[in-house]
Amino acid sequence: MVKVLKHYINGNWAESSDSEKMDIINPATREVIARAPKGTREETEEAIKIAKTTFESGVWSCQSPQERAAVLLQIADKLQENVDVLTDLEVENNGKTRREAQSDAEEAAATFRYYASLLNMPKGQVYEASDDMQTLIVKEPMGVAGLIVPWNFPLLMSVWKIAPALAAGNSILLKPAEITPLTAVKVFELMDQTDLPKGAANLILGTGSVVGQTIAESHDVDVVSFTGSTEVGRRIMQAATGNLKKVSLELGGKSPNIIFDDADLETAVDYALFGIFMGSGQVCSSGSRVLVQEGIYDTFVERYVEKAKGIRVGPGNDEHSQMGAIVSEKHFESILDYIRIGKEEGATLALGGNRIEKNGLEKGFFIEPTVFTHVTSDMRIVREEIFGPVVAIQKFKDEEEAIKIANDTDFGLAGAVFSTDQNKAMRVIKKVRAGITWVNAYHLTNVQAPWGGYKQSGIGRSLSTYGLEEYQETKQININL
Ligand code: TAP
Repeated sequence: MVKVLKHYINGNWAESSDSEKMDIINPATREVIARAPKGTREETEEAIKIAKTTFESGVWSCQSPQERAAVLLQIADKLQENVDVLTDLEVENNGKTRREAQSDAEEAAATFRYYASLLNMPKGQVYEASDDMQTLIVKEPMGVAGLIVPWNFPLLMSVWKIAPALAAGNSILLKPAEITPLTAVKVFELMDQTDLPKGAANLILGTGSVVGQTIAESHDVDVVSFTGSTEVGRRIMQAATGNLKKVSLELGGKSPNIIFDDADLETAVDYALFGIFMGSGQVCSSGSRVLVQEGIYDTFVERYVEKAKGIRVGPGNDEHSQMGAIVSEKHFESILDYIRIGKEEGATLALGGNRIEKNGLEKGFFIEPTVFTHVTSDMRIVREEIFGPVVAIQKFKDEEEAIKIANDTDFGLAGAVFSTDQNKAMRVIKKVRAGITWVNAYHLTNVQAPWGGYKQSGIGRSLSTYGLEEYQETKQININL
């Protein structure tokens, strides 16, 4: 029996007034695993109204930080107890491997714990303006937070927004990606079992063009936090001008991974593989451009291709799979299109390039790990975000050229440098115009560090104390003693 999903408004599970339902698909098998409502503009406005009334009532916004922290810890415990359930749902709906999904589920619980811990820390500032005047600088919740998330990390992206937005005392309305709602629904089922007041957290399922757009346009939403494509981010910024709501955007990337001649070859190869093939390349921070110094270019490519050939692609629920499915047929076709474009542009296809049509994988959306070499900066496969298991390996001469190529992009999300010369590595990484960077590593990060991009990769930061501030107002209180 296929589960029929519902909205969650004011503490109740609600049917949609629109009878049209959307099939939710397992991308590894194309089986229908659930049916989801397509939320209407009216339902979204109703959920925003509930969130606003709840905020103004103070049942959540005026609770003490310790009380809010206690509820966040209850949610963390519920997530932790349900790591296996959340892992299964994410594998089934998104197509990622169990190992990846489990790590997301554990990080989700850790994110709630982290924001609970911040609430128990002293905060604010005092400025002694004069002998008889003191200025207090305090943080306050903003009001209603509209949270719009993509399909590549359906659970984690939801939690990266829900946890700090609630910690700050806001009421929230979450819109998951229309094709991957299952783990978001589960998170709301679990929050429903805690002491979170009714109406503080609301969920509307449906499309970006209706539900997302309504959130972005609403004059009753005070902050919109969006993760997704740069194109939609731009649209959200425009829609947000109506009431000049605060906008926080986590967008796309085309991140450079710079490998110098003096790098430890095996470390660089392993991280460069992990950098692009984790999550089948459907990761905003993927190292999709690998820049290799000319002295080791051929050796690096040979070793990289040899190891990439060994990556086992398969359904996420098979413990031997190292790379899972592509999330949807539409996205699968878009990646195959880019592979065709790369060949037409004259890049050398050193590995892969095809959909996988054997061992039962033909039922789902699976693409071979794909490696293009001898690419140039003007090619579309080098400039545009493919968001799939496709890497472009480019050659550079020296430090200066590496930095120039690395920064020759509209994006600025992530980047890495591999070298055994620590001075050079630090010199170069500081010149990479990106918000998330590594030296001799890739993709490793933690909830305490701010996450976000330069240039067209976004505005604002998730996680860390900076992530909390995205959902806070700052007030000065001047006291005449
Ligand atoms: P988008 O198409 O941008 O969708 C993201 C979310 O926005 C979805 O929930 C989508 O709804 C919604 N949306 C679509 N049109 C909207 C509109 N007019 N107004 C408001 N919301 C709207 O991205 P995607 O395909 O889901 O995800 C892939 C992209 O996200 C990539 O470019 C990737 O780099 C980026 N991404 C970035 C990060 C960070 S941290 N920078 C993290 C993950 C992903 P529907 O589901 O109905 O389309």
